[in-house]
Amino acid sequence: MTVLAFDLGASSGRLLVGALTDGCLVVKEVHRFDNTPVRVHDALHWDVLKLWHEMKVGLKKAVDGGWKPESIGIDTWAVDYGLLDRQGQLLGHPFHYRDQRTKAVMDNAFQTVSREDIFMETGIQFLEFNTLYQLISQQQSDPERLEQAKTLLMMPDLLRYFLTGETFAERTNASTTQCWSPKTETWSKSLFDAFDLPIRLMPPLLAPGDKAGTLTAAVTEETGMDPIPVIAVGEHDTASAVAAVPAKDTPFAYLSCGTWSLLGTEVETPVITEQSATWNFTNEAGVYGSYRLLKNIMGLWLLQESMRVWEREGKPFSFEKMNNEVAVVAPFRSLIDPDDPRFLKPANMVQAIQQYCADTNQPVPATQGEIVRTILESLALAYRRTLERTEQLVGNTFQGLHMVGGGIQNKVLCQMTANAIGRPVWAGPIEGTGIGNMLVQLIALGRIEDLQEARRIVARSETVTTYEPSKEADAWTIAYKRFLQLVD
Ligand code: LFR
Repeated sequence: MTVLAFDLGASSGRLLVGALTDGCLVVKEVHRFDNTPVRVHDALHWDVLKLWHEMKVGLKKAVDGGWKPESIGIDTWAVDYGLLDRQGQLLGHPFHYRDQRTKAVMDNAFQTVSREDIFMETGIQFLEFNTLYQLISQQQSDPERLEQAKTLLMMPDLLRYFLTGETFAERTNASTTQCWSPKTETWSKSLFDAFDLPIRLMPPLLAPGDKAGTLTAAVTEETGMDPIPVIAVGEHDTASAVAAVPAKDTPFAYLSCGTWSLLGTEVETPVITEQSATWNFTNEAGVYGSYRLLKNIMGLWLLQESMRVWEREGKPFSFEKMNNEVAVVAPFRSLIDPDDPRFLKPANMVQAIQQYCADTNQPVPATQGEIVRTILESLALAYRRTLERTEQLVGNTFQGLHMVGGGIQNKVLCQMTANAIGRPVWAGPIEGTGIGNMLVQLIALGRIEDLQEARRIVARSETVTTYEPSKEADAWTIAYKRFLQLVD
């Protein structure tokens, strides 16, 4: 029996088919499409109709391939939304979170409700692009459209609405808005009221595993699909990725490694304390009532953007050559704080990294190998700090770190991470997000009993590579001390 998962990530969208046979899940890619945001003047948008077109191309390909899926689920990154008018039409083009419109909005918002009170109410980390600040920004610059709107849908909810015609919000993604409260497990009326934002826009909530509708006649006619159910999954991609961690023991530490690095652990109740607030940890809703205590680290965005610069300059960086190029550079030559705000959306990532090193009196990396080594070592050291902080917040010691997601294809990073934390890294699966999306569907369909069994299935079905820490523990510890001085 098979299920379908749409997983829309920062560089591409995918339609995956998963077949559960003999206690193993076999995953195949049916369709891959570009998901580059579109810049118009100074604004950065989702190309939503193009994505919708590609989703239907994918469904048609699944039919042509002879697949007979029993359900569909969808996940994308968090915080972005679209608005529907009274006729159910999309109003304008949804903004991408790396758009400039939220600059300075978050700090100003604290004059209305303090940072402490927002954290107490939501348990969510402060990122300038959270939906709360996007909404405040829209209310200031474009109040007419908010007034005209009837429904706000987060991006996976919006694309699911295109599939089913039904308007629901899904819990894991709703929690990332910083407009949702774990105390009541619903939209935070007090925050909507305090910021004078229209709570009437917020749709009823579904939990992962709930049925969210069936494919509309328009979709079945156009694609040839049967009118199968669409199931709410962990529609926040990170929620799905964490669901797919093949951990045998709980609690465990994970790192969902892609454009962002999301490092933390699962908890039963949110950890909303002064310490988690100071360290800017988040408590995002997970699947089956869990919470994901984690921290966002800027991640492979630093490398992807540097590669974009080199591509633009006609000197493309080759992954094949990465090992050699990095190997010839002295270790720990220059370190950066990956989470410095200047790296969130710089015009030129290479220059931003070089400027950071100059400003902090370190050698300025010049070659591609030097830049890449600076990025990867700094990420690995940031992982160590976040892992240690996670342990302090929950009072546990983790034996190692599970890494999932596309970023684990970067073997140098996985090895450096094991070296930095001085413990093993278990890397796999690469398609964590898509697999987590499917697992929730399979549980909802009664094909898998629960999340524990689902994780055992992943452990059986996927290759997990172990990276043992190297013997150079001292060098990493000295570098870690330097890193802490730089970032704290
Ligand atoms: C990862 C992710 C993170 C979220 C960021 C922006 O893809 O969903 O969890 O903080 O993207 O939405």
